[in-house]
Amino acid sequence: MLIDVPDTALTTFRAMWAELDRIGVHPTGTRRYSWTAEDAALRRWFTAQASARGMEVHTDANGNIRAWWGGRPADGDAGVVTGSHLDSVADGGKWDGPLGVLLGFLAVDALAAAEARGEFVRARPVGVVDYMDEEGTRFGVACLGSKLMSGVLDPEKARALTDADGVSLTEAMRAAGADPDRIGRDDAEITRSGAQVEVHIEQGKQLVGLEAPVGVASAIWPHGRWSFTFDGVADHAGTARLVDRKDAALPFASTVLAARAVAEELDARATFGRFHVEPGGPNVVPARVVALLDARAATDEVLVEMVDRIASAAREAGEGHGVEVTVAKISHAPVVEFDEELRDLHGKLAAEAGEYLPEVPTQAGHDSGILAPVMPTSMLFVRSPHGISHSPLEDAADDDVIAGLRALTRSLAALAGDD
Ligand code: HGY
Ligand code: MN
Ligand code: MN
Repeated sequence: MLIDVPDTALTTFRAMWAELDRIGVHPTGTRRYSWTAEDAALRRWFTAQASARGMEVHTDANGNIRAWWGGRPADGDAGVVTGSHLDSVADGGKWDGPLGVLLGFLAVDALAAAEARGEFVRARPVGVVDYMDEEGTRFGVACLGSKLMSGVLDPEKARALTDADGVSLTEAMRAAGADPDRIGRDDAEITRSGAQVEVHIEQGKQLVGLEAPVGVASAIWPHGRWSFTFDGVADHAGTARLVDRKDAALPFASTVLAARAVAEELDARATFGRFHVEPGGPNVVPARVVALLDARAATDEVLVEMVDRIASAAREAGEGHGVEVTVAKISHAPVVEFDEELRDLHGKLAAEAGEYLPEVPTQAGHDSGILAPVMPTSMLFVRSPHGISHSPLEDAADDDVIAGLRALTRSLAALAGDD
């Protein structure tokens, strides 16, 4: 039987949204970073939502927080998980992450209502998850919680990561009352999660073009972050002759343009979205530029070629200006193909409901992509009318949100139900 969502879903969604809006929302965008006061407020909000539904809350060793409907599975048992993340990029939108968490709770409401009507029998617990630091805004590495949980990030390296103020992950976790010594691969939590269906706002306009309110993710492009450091010499902005300068900003500027040209040629993506100049005086020739490259491509081969070419361009420009260039990999996520059985399930259930549910790839990274090698995961995308993301302009229409909730609810019913 097809389980529909309660008529009150949109009202509940708006009420939950209004509460979330009180946390970390500024006139210039949303600022929710890991292990901060906002993060603690988000965890309290999450816990209150879970308690209102009689769900058991548990925070794992890596700071990922889950609310279990039907009780947290015992060690060795498996449930089904949905959810996403509540952190944001710097001055981001409100939808990237929170949509998946909210719809997770609303899907539990729909399943509980169906259970009360005798239309659904739960065979295993359903977990709603909020992953720790998906965006990597504070410590530079995206998907920190899922990378630690799946073992692709070395705990020692993670503990040593620092934010812009020099605060390490270790210090930040301790200050928030968490224990950094326990972070790392968590096989018990992987088993307990069972399988994961994450709903996310689409970050692009594929679904607009396809005239579909909801889509299924097929694959994620390989992507990663690299640091580029340009070391020159500080000097007087007035008295130093141009010919004598070792200005670190000059090869950096050339590298930004080179990255754009190479990305265009390879039909890939390259972005220097964060950089700083030292010492940063308006009348001082830049001594150092530290910049982060976010690079993404359809295949790993193209990604490697692109980063190599950008690094070569940086070194060549550095030589031309007497500036030393150092390039280091910060993180890398290989190509992800989401679980075929889950994708087929979403397609079958949509066909039964008479709905169009196209499959689309994405260039955006997600915790579900990081976890795909260690457990079955899939993603449902909700149409984004302008396609803009990582910006306060992120948006979704009410009808599309409800269509996403319907697709999630029927998938969870199939995965957690007694059939
Ligand atoms: O950066 C990303 O791709 C994602 O939105 N975290
Ligand atoms: Mn994002
Ligand atoms: Mn996201």
